[in-house]
Amino acid sequence: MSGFRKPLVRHIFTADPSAHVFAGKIYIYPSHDVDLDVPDDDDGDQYQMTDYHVLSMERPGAECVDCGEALHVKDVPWASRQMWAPDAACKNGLYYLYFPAKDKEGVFRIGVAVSENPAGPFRPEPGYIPGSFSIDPAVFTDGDGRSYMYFGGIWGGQLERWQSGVYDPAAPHQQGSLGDAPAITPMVAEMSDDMLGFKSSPRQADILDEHGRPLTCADEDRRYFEGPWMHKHNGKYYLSYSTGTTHYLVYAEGDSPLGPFTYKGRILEPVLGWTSHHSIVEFEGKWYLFYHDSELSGGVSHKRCVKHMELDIAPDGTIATQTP
Ligand code: FUB
Repeated sequence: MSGFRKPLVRHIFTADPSAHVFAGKIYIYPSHDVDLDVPDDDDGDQYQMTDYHVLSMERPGAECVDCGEALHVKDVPWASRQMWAPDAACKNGLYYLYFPAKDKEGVFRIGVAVSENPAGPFRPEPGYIPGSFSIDPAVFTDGDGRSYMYFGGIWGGQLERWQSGVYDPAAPHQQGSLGDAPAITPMVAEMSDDMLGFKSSPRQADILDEHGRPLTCADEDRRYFEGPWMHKHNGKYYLSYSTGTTHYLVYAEGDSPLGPFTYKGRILEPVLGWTSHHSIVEFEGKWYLFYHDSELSGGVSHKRCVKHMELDIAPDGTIATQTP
């Protein structure tokens, strides 16, 4: 038994776990961290991942199996490097792996690859998703069958560079010193029916405070940094994400998958390591948090391990804060 709050696998470094229940089983789509000794920088150049492995478990707490390599950057025609946090979706019997990578010009884009099997291997589309940019795709399918992609990350995720609508390589990192200026938000776009593209241009998913005002740049304990995830509970939509520099996983609630969302609280206190990135999944009526820390490498920020724990979600959607 792997058990809770322990590394799900120990033979490779893994991070950014996107968990889904497909055909009654849990499939986890993580980043595959590279065992490289490189210095950290604020653009995340230490995250030099080249491929993805899919993990699976019969149920929470059970043994976790590495299903092997599902996609390698060398097989993706448009991509050059840095296969960061992925996600997956299932529609009409096909499985879709969504992944960010830098293109040949060093610009983060989001690609999609398809398989008949949730564990892959996945066949990449020849180009990235038109209109996609930045990192950390998370795809949510609503009860009416419509699917949405949430994505974006500031700093190394390059979201600052798209704020004018066109790519600006000189845009500086968003800093708390920008004070009351509205913080950059994640993006959301409805997926096309074939799940290979966007139905319309991505738009901002606004995150508001308790007074209905946008969270500000100075509000680093609550504003968006990276790693969006969407879950639905009793008809409400919950957008959760990482606050990056302050290392929290937090959530906001809304009435529509497109937002706006109102900040509600913290899900997870900081873990060992710099990044925090998660997913939330329901299995047989209980809710689980999949997350990562750097325990397996003794604290090296880019050598992480995925873990899971049960979450305590009240009927009104309130999520109890966990300590790792
Ligand atoms: O794993 C690389 C990047 O680190 C992810 O894309 C971010 O969410 C952060 O976890």
